[in-house]
Amino acid sequence: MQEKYHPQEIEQDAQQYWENTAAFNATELPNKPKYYCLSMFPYPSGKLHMGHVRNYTIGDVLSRFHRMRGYNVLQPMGWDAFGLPAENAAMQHGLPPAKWTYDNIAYMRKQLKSLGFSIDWTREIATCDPHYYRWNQWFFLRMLEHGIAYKKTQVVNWDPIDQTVLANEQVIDGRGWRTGAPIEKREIPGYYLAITRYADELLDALDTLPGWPDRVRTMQANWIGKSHGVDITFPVSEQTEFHQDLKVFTTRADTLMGVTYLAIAVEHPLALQAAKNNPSLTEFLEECKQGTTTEAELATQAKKGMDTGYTALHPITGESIPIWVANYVLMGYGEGAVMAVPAHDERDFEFATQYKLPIKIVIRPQNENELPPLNQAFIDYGITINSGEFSGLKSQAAIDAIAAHLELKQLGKKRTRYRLRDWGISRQRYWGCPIPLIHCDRCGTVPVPDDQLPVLLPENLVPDGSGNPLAKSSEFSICSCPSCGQSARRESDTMDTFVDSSWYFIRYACADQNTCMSDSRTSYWLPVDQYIGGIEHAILHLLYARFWSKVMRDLGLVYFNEPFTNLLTQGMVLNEIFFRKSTTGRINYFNPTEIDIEIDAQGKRTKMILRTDNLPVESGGIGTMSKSKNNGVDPQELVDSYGADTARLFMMFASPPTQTLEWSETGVEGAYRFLRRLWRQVYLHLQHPQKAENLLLISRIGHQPSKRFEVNCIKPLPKSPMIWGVDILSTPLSHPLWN
Ligand code: OVK
Repeated sequence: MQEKYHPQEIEQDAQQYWENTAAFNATELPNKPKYYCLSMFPYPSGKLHMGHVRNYTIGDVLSRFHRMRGYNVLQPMGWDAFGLPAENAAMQHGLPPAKWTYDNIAYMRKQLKSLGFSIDWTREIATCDPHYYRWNQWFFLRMLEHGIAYKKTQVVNWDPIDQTVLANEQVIDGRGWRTGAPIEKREIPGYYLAITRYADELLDALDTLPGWPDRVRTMQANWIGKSHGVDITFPVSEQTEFHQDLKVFTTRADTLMGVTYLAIAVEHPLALQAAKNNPSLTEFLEECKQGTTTEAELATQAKKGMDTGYTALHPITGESIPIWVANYVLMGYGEGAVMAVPAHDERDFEFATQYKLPIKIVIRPQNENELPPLNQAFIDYGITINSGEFSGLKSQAAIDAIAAHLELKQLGKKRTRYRLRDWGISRQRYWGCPIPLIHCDRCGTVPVPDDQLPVLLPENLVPDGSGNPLAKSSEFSICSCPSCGQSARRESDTMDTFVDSSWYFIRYACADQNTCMSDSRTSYWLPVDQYIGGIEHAILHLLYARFWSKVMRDLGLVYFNEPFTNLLTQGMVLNEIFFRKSTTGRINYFNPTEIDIEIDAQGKRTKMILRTDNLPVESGGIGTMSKSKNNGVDPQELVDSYGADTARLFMMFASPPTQTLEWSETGVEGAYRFLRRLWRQVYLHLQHPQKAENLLLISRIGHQPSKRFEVNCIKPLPKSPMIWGVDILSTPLSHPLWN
């Protein structure tokens, strides 16, 4: 053992040794308890971010800890390789996205290896590899056969610049998350997966996941949004030229007697009918098309509406109720119509106040001495008033009574509804998994036969921003119909990349399996014992992965109910933000590494200057490391200057894994000094074993100082080639571990 701590040499040596001895390659060992530790696989975006390093360090610490405790550990890694960023980079550089992706993978793989993670690289997956996406296609066809995948036309968010459909979450303030373009609503055909069929199970099974953060379970439950209510029919008045009754769903049938108008979505057929003879309504509907389809934004955006001139009849009183078009009603949710009760719903209150519509109070607080407020909606349950024969009832009793009354008149029925919608997976993009269908003029839409899978995605196309290059490629598009043999056209839509990430953790168990999607090894490794990743995936990815797993289970391909037994969502990595405002008001951000800070004897900052021009800068406080604020620290520089162990140690010690971690250069230096001292202690010990002292290192994993923590920096000790570290919490060096 050398006397001085030279991390680069040591780490390279250790990493080479691990590679030569296949130290982290996992095999199925039936007599050992298994531990499948998985970190969310990265997008091959170019290079690792500090957030990745944190995520993967946490996973690695848990993997090593369990390995040392005798578990048979699997820690795999792969690449979430399809998606828009590759297409955008391709456009920018005039190169095919495949090249950009494979180059990035090669670079990031090297970076991950240099960080010394105990990964089984033999199971590496890239979702853009036909060996992987072939099984997306195969399973899509199985879902089609079982009616879980189906085609429908729906209003979607259309980004006119990217020429693509966006998920609701990709629409921010009515604009595309990437292009910033105002989003239009469009009707377009696409393929959907019937996740709603699994709504109840996805909701109920959250109770079987005590190893998940409550916050994530709540977010999923809210997303599924199960609610009990009543479907109510409002017969449309006879003089109205719309011959269908209006249906609404409400969880508050107790407020039915307070309805003062009906609000319908901009795309509602009744709105379109009414607009035929009403130019200002036509204009209004056009204007609203620019809007968003996200619920959150609908709730906050300025309310706009217009009277259609049509009316409907109140199902109990028979009174005539005006029908308004309102931009806060979504066509995709419920029936695209709501009964508006301004006195007891905040949005309706705001709308009614704005358009001077009547407000009728029909619920009073339970406590008789309390009065309902007049300047805002009273949204709590209470006692019905001004409600004719239904007055004086508690809300729940009123709901039951009103529902029963409506049911008798065949104008209502109790119903359970979900907020969850089916998952639209079609994307009008090139860099994704082709949907394995063929369109034939004679036979219609025909599935690609299994023995013709995979439908290969050409890797040589260069997108130019004008639509999907697949649709324009005759080599890809033109094919023969598997059914009649005539010339036909391949589907050019590709799958949402969330499809790829919905089952990659299953494929790791049998990554080399080329004859089927999953084999018996999945029964050994799955479910994942510990999943680690960002909170940004709390809803969609985790819900889709749970759904996909359940469909695989129901089709007999896997045997577990839930894919991730324990979930840890790591905190963000933060750093200080420095900037200057120019005279024109433009803000320039500077990287913290370019700033010199002077501190006085009391620890107060006296000066903050940009090193290159010696002029002062301002601090914008602490924020998430991001490109836009230029406050990121490149992990590669850190590894190059201090070694991977310093980076890892700092990451683990600076903050508990689930909380935010504030970057600190002095913290990094402290970690480095610690490792240097540790190295020296071991060196001295080996020189003078009789002076053995216990070395103590207390980890802060999850705030549990009792958990032991390994530092993978020490040269292999004699006779323990697999133990590349010091498990040091009260483990004396005389412990058999060291022999
Ligand atoms: N491939 C998906 C993904 O999130 C995961 C799938 C399972 C859906 C953590 C940054 C960053 C900040 C500014 C600019 C650029 C990057 C994430 C994930 C894991 C993989 C941190 C990543 N900040 N990036 N892929 N990160 N923090 O590559 O939470 O984005 O758990 O790394 O992240 S990913």
